[in-house]
This record gives sequence, C-alpha cells and structure tokens, in this order.
Amino acid sequence: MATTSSQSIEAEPYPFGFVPEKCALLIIDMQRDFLEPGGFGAMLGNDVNQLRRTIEPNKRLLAAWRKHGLMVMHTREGHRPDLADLPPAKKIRGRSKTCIGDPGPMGRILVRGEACHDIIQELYPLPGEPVIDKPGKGAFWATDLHGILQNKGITQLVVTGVTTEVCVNTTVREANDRGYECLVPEDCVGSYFPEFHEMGLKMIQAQGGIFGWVTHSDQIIAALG
Ligand code: TIU
Repeated sequence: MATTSSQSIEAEPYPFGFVPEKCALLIIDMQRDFLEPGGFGAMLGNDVNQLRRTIEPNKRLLAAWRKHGLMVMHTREGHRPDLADLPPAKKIRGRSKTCIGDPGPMGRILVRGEACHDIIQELYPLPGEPVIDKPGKGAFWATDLHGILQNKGITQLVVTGVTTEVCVNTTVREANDRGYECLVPEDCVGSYFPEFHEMGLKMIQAQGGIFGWVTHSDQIIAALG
C-alpha cells in the first residue's frame, strides 16, 4: 500500500503536518457581495476595502495549488431566488432598509444566479473545482461539502476567504468537529474589523490549536515547492 508522508509547515501553535494529497484548499465566500461596493457587506455598513487586501495572496496561493493539481473548492453564501431557504430571522437582521433578496446595483442581494452573489473574477473557479452554495455562515451546514471531501479522501483543509470571524471561523469550527485538520493563512483571510480579524485568528490557535493552526501563505507555497 502506498504510504503518505507529511511535510512540516511553520504555524501557530506548532508546526502543521501537511499531507498535500489529503488537503483541500477551501476558499470561503470571495463574492462580489462581500468585496465590492453595493453588495451585502456594504449594505451592512461595512467598508469593503478592508477585505480587498486578501485578493492578491489568495490569487498566489490558488495558482500554486492548481499548479500542483491539488483539490480546490469554493463556497458562496446565498439563497434560492424564491428565498424559501432564507430564515425570516436572517432576512430582518440589521433592521436595514435593504434586505437579502432585495434589488441592489449588482442584482438581488445574496441571491444565487445574481452577479453580486458570484465569485470575484480574480479568483473565479475553474471547471472541475466544486462550488458549494451555502445558506448559512458555516460551509458544512445544509450543504454536501462533507460528503464531497470524504469521497475525495480529504482530511485536511487550508481555509481562506472572508470574513475571518464570521464565515471562516464558523467553517473552521464545523470542520474541526467533523475531524478535519484546518490550517488558516492569515494573509488570505480578512475582516471588515481589524480587531475581530486578529482575535478570530487567536481563537483558532489558542489552547494548543483548539480549532486549528494559523500560518502565512508563503509557508504553504514554500512547502508545495
Ligand atoms: N458580515 C460578515 O462579516 N460576513 C458575512 O455575513 N458572511 C461571511 O463572512 N461570508
């Protein structure tokens, strides 16, 4: 039987034992609705420029990952056009004049099939890279992500995207409870709130890596060789 060997990646709270063929790159919600003006993030009162620094590092990591033929997956937060899967509590949250499902400058906010809901051009999925449409913050809840990862023999995840303390943190926690080892490159995740970003990363690596490991994308790219 073929044996798999792991490579050590410098990380906090201790080195991550990276097994490339068992590790998927999971890019969370790099959607126009979160990264461009006029979308859901802006509707909530946030400055989308806070997130845009993650685009270049994600591009570099994605290119390296693809070059090595490793598994890439993307997620998008959003809802059915009929909004049947939108919990009333989520729709009214924020007491905003504009809600999820309402028309915005790039289409209906966080609705599947609309331009605003799609992934930004810079990180657009290639054919063959599964895209998970998720109605919640976590990528495992109400999706087929776990089944797809199991079918591919994936046990480790490099989790990137936005936002650090919301969808990235929720997904890392869900993954950790399902037995995945999660590595988060700090430069490839971002938040509208720098202090939440910092604390979101600390929460992952605290207590001996209670939810996972934190590193920099340069370390991962170096390990890929
Ligand atoms: N508002 C915010 O920070 N995030 C979200 O609503 N979704 C994700 O994090 N993707």
